[in-house]
Amino acid sequence: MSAVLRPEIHDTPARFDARNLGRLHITPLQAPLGARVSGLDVRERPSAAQVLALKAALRKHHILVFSGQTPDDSQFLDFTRHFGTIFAAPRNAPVLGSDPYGNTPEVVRVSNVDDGLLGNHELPAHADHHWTPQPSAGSLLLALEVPSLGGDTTWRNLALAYDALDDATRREIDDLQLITYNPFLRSRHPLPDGKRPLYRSPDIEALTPWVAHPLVRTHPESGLRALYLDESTEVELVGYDPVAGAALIARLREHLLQERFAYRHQWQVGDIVYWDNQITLHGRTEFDPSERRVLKRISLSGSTPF
Ligand SMILES: O=C(O)CCC(=O)C(=O)O
Ligand SMILES: [Fe+2]
Repeated sequence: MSAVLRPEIHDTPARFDARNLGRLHITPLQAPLGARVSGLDVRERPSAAQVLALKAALRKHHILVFSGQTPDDSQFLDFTRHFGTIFAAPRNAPVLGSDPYGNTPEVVRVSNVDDGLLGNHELPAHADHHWTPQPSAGSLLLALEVPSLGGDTTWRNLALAYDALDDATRREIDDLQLITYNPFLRSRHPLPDGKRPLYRSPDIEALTPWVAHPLVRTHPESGLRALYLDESTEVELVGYDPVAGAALIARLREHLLQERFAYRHQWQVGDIVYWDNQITLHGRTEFDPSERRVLKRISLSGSTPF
């Protein structure tokens, strides 16, 4: 039996009801990026209008801050999957939480206790999985236990950082390709002096596998241009003089770390921050190792940067 579509269905395609937002409110932060989301319990299935409002808000504000959330792992995953599939790294590209066979857990425990990952030290600003061929489009962190002081996470707006460059610098960097070497591979292959270079010089053997991405990335949905460079991972500009390249990267890093592009988040238990890795960096301050800090992270898969 064949279904016959009524012509009026073609004439007036159904749309979600934009009024069906429930109690959802999105309020921009007084900051260079970020918005606060209220009136949503991530344990419950969101409406189409709510999902679309969150997607639009993320595009516009780059990070979304939720509070008072209590999902278990499966509820956290269900909520996250409204925004895409869960990130899995290629087996030969280790990332935070990978096992020795290259499997990546869906939910990564970011904690300084009970065999958690990342300890209590400061984390330089980075975009998750930058060194993989298709870096994660976004990540969500849920705070379960937080220290009384420190362990704040700062996000940086890389579109603002790009816009604030002078014209000559923008012209100079617009078509450059940057290799960001995998820091987990550098841990497995330490240099004789144990140092972690900020820029690979010709005397250092390149870590493999590596992949080059545009230094100026175009956001795949908004089209915004962003300076796709982190604070201190070993990098190299393709086909560029090594001395001039190291100097250019150092200058760009100093530029993007300015406070005028940053929002610093002091965590409360129950916070979720959902950020766009394609247009922001994040890093955190250290905290007292005698205090507990436990968060869970889920990352979404991404696409080849262009
Ligand atoms: O501990 C933090 O605040 C951030 C950790 C981090 O970089 C991550 O989970 O991707
Ligand atoms: Fe991260």
